[in-house]
Amino acid sequence: MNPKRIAAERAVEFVKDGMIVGLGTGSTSYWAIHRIAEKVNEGLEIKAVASSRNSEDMAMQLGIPLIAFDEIDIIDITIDGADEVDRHGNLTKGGGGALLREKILAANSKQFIVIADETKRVELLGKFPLPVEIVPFAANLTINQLKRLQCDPVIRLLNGKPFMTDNGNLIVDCKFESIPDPEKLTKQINTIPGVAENGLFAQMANKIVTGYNDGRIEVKE
Ligand code: DER
Repeated sequence: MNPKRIAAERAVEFVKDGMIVGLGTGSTSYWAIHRIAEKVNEGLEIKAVASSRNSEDMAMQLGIPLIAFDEIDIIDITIDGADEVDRHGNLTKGGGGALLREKILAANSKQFIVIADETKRVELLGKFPLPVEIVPFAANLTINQLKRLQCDPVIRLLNGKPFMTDNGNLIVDCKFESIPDPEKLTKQINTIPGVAENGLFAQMANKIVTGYNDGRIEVKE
C-alpha cells in the first residue's frame, strides 16, 4: 500500500461527526480528502474549509460539504502534508505553493495533524529549499533581504513564468545550509517587509502520522 495513503487514512480516523475540518494541499492530502469524502458518503457529518483552490475543487467534486471561513470561529482538525519533518516536529512546507493558507488553517485549528511518508523525516530541516511567499512589488529588494539570512533564494517558475500563488504572490525557494533553529529563523524571515509568509511550521503540529513502505504507521504526539 502507498505509505502516503496509509498515513492519510489513519489521520482521517481522528475526524468525528460535527467537526469543522481543514483540508491540506498536496499528494498526501489528496488521500486524506478522498478518505474524508468516502466517510461523508457513508454518513460522516462534517463541514470543510480548504487550504487551496485545488483542494477546494477536489472537495467539491467529491461531495465534501464546504463552509465559508467567515462562518466559523475555529477549525476542529486540519490534516496536511509536509516536505520535511524534523525530530522535534518542526516542518518545512510549501512545496505545493499553498503555505500561506495552510499556515492560517494550522494556526486556527484545535488539532493540526501532519501526514507524511518516511522520506519526509529528517534530523534537521534544510535539505528541502525553504519556500517563502513574497508580494510581487519590489520583489528583488525583498529577495536581497532574504539573502542576508545566508540563503540562496530562487523565484519559483511554472512553465517558464513566475509561479503565482492563490493569493497572487510569488514563491521564492530559499536554500539554507541547514535550519538548526526553525523558531528563530521563521521570525527573522517574517520581519522582512514584502514577505507574506514562510514555510517553516515551528512547533505547530499536534500529531505526526508517518506511513512506511513496509506498511507500518507511526502516530507521534
Ligand atoms: O505545499 C505543501 O505544503 C504540501 O503540503 C507539501 O508540504 C507536501 O506535499 P506532498 O504531500 O505532495 O509531498
